Amino acid sequence: MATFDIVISGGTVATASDTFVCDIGIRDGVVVALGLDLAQDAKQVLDATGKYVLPGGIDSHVHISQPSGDGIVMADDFESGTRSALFGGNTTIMPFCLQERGKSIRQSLIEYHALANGTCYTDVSFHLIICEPTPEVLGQDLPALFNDGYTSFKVFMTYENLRLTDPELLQTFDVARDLGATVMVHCENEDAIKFLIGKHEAANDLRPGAHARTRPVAVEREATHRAMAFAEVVGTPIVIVHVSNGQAIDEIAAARRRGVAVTAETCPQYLVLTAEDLEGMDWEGAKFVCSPPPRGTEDQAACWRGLQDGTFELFSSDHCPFVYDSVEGKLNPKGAKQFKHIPNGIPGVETRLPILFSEGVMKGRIDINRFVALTATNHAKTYGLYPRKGTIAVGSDADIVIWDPKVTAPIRHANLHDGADYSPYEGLEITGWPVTVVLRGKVMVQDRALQGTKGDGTYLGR
Ligand code: DUC
Ligand code: ZN
Ligand code: ZN
Repeated sequence: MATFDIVISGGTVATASDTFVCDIGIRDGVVVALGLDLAQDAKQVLDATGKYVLPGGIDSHVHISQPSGDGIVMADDFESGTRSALFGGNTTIMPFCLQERGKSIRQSLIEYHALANGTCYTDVSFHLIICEPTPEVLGQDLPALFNDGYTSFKVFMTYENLRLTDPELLQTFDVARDLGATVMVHCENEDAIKFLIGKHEAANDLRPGAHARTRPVAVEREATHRAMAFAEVVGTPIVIVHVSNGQAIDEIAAARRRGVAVTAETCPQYLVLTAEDLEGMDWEGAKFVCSPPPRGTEDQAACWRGLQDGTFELFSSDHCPFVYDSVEGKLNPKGAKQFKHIPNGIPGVETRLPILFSEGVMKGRIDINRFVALTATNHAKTYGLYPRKGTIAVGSDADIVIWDPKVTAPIRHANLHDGADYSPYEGLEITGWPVTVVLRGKVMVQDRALQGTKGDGTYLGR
């Protein structure tokens, strides 16, 4: 009888700390051996000679099937979102269950689980979004939910229907500290944005490009500073998500020097898109509307430095897809006339890893170990999935991706698997694509062809 269900042989294995050539023996969905010449003892051999063998990507910032209001519908459900994630080299994604007004978070969770159940191609684990931190939510719901494994939640300082006031932020941070929960903070100053939107409306500047001009760097820098000051006052660690620019990075570095426990995240849109992209002809700029908006080339460079010097531990997609040419998407009746009604968010769960691999590893900006840390290991550590997820080690889930660093092909939405009708990265030349993806010992994608079935992904309690 064979010792291993699968052996991945001859590849260059990289973790967040080491790079080595070896075989990986997998049994019952788990890595059981790292060694040499294991292949003769396997039921199935995946030859990875000349290729990288990496832990499956973990995208800890993904919006899927999130209620968006006003007739707007997200382009991805769990089936299309996780299929797209899988083809992009991910084996776990972490979407958000939104607290809906007038509904208990428990009820929202039951409904969100029902959407995910039996439809996923990757493993999933949910964060919560808290937008109404009432005494009951803070005193009873969050502690009970924490005990049930919902240990992280996102709060917003912008969006009229989501934002928390300063007292609410402080109270929510306080509860997170007592529980040991992880709070992710979206940092933009809503009042300043509203003020600038009013100015642009008065000047009849309503095109998509105005989205970036009404959310300038100062708006994000101030909110980043304030969130970290509150974390310092309360004495709780926080995660600053989707950091877009050098001034916010400087704030994070200064807070760290004061001893504030801050984890920081950036995303592909801040490396390869700019505010110029929002100025496209015929309302095409709507395809790039997300918050914070992409900035300029100097801020791109600052984000690269942050990835290199350790300011950023997390590189996520903030995948938040809407169909462009749809009344339920970017070109909804109001959004087609005025930037402030264009739904915020862009697709990117499938292109996150290829962009960082190609622009980062292949262009010599970061090494392969940093790539693994930024895209898998640090996500597992930050959100309580490590060492089951996020590394290749004996005893860890066999979530493994084989990368071919020799394949060069541009991003074409026609070749992606999400539910949107475009990619903001269309035409970007990529060297290095994931070719084979193994989820808990099951070959889900082999040589870029789907082998797995929906429902192979499972929910991960934490
Ligand atoms: N901004 C968010 O805060 N979330 C989803 C997408 C976006 O653009
Ligand atoms: Zn956000
Ligand atoms: Zn987000």
